Amino acid sequence: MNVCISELLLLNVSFVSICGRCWTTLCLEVWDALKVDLQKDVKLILGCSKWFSNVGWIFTGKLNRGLSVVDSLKLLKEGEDLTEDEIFLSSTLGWCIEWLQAYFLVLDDIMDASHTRRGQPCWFRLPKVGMIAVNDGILLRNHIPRMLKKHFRNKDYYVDLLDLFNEVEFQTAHGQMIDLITTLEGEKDLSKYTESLHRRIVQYKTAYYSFYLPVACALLMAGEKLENHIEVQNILVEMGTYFQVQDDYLDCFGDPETIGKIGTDIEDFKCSWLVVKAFQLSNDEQKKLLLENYGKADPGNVAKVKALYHELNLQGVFEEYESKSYEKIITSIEAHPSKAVQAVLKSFLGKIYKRQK
Ligand code: DMA
Ligand code: MG
Ligand code: MG
Ligand code: MG
Repeated sequence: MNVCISELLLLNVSFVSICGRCWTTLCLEVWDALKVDLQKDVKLILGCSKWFSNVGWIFTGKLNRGLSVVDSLKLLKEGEDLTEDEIFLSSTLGWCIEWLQAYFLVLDDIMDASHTRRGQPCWFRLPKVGMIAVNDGILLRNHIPRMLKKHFRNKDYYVDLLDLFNEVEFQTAHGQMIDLITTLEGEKDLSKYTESLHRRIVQYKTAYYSFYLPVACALLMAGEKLENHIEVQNILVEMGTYFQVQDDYLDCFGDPETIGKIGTDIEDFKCSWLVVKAFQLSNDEQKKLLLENYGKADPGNVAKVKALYHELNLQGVFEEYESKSYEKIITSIEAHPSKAVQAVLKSFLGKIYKRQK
């Protein structure tokens, strides 16, 4: 575990294959510059930065969110090359989003009682870490405004940028709250798990930070005002909803080796897209089976729920949802007046369509 963050990133095969050699080098250079500042801060306060560098493994994800800031800015500039400064700044914003994601995930795994993340034990599962992970999450979050201050304080859009990050964090935390309080013991009632409740949860917990935030960062850098891009936000929220439905699907049907995590939605009584669909499609007997087995940690109960999902052909239902949702999103993208914005949105959608991880 005593490997520093940049060393881990250099080993990150998926990152290399997504970005190509050139982008990898570039983003890592930005990362190295940011890391020096962060380590300086931590060293100043603590006299050592060893503990901090231990959290590096959480950066071994797909980096879709972070890379989308750079990609989107490039597309918004319609073929014009980005300046070195623009590359540095957009990569910095990309890293801030990856940092935000790391903070949400460290805490999410505690709250969801998860086991693995990105193919390793969840951070809080490490014997030496445990509930210290709560403070590590807070530390990760606290680094974001410091990076923004250092690199953006003189920009016209600095206040808008801070406001954007604050607003999106507020939305995500509220999404997490609904996601968690709907599962409370004593209120176990599957009929409350409707499509509209599911939509509200995933819009808040996932769509804003994963989809709207990267594109909104690029729009601000391109000199745009976010209030003029409400339709872009609507489309990205739709895309984020589709992405979380995929996440819910993969929680049960995905390969843990590929997705790097073991599903816990059934055990956790989560308002997952799968259980919403299952309840809709079930007859009285199947509803009874769901009520008796959903939300229990025993593998026997979980297996019965999974068997019902197969019986109801939720894989087929998902495939149909996936293609319908894709068509709907493409149609709204193509109705957008700007070709550059269309390209940004299509590029993001292309990164997640039919994903297996
Ligand atoms: C995650 O929802 C949402 C946030 C804000 C991290 P989730 O618990 O379904 O995500 P995962 O399946 O990755 O644990
Ligand atoms: Mg989770
Ligand atoms: Mg969760
Ligand atoms: Mg999930």
